[in-house]
Amino acid sequence: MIAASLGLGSIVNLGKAVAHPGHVHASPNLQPTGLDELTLTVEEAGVTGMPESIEAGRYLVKVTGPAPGEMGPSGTMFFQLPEGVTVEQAYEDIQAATEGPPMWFLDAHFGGGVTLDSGTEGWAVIDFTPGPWVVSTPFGSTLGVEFEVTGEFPTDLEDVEANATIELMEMVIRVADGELVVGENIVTVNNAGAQIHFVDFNRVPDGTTKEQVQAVIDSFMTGTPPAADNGLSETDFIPVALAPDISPGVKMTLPITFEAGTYFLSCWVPDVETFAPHAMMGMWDLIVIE
Ligand SMILES: [Cu+2]
Repeated sequence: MIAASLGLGSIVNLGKAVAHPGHVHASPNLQPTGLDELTLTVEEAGVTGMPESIEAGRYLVKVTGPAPGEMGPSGTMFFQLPEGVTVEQAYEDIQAATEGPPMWFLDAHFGGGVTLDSGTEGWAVIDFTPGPWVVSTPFGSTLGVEFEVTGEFPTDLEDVEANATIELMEMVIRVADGELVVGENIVTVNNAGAQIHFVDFNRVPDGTTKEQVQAVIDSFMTGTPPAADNGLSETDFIPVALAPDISPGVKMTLPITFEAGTYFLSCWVPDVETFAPHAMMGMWDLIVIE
């Protein structure tokens, strides 16, 4: 529940630990080669294996950890806290937050992460720019581990090969390049906007209409469940993948496997002015993958 209200997480937690379909991760041989690598482990107390210092650059981040539990997916997220906020304070604030993210949330810098949506292994390609960074589990649910990124971010990096690029901006999620296909995908998510965004991929029943989705979103705003004849409710949203928060100008690449079907893509980061979750301001779309 906290994840959704923080805008750090996903609708997953509104729908609460919905049963998972047989979802298979992209095979390891799709992993890009030629990048520096980080290998991290998620444990109950937090993330282990992070070096104290790394060179600025583009990394293949491999993560092993527990399968998702009642509070949603496990995995890692990478961020930079605003000046003056310590990891201890950040952790305390997140634990205490019930009505929305801590005040500093919108001033933090988010670099993405690896979400373990169903299995126990995952990867993503993440860019690390110079400065002090923190790695924690999704939604900042464990005490962050600090690390330093040194040197200059390289200017000659090649794009990671992806079959689809999803572009995020206010208040739009769109496939800007390539297409999402049945089976294994390598997806680049690019924040071309001015605010922090993420993408939550949920499967919805075939034939779901935008009107039905809007009725469910409206019900979050009003607190009144959608009419019984809506034919779509919160529990029909099955979590498939989550591309964690990225700040403006940041992109990340991750593997996602889709079965043929209809998918709801959404962002629930609170707006800088209204504090309404972006999805409630229209930042969502329905995509049929066939
Ligand atoms: Cu957003």
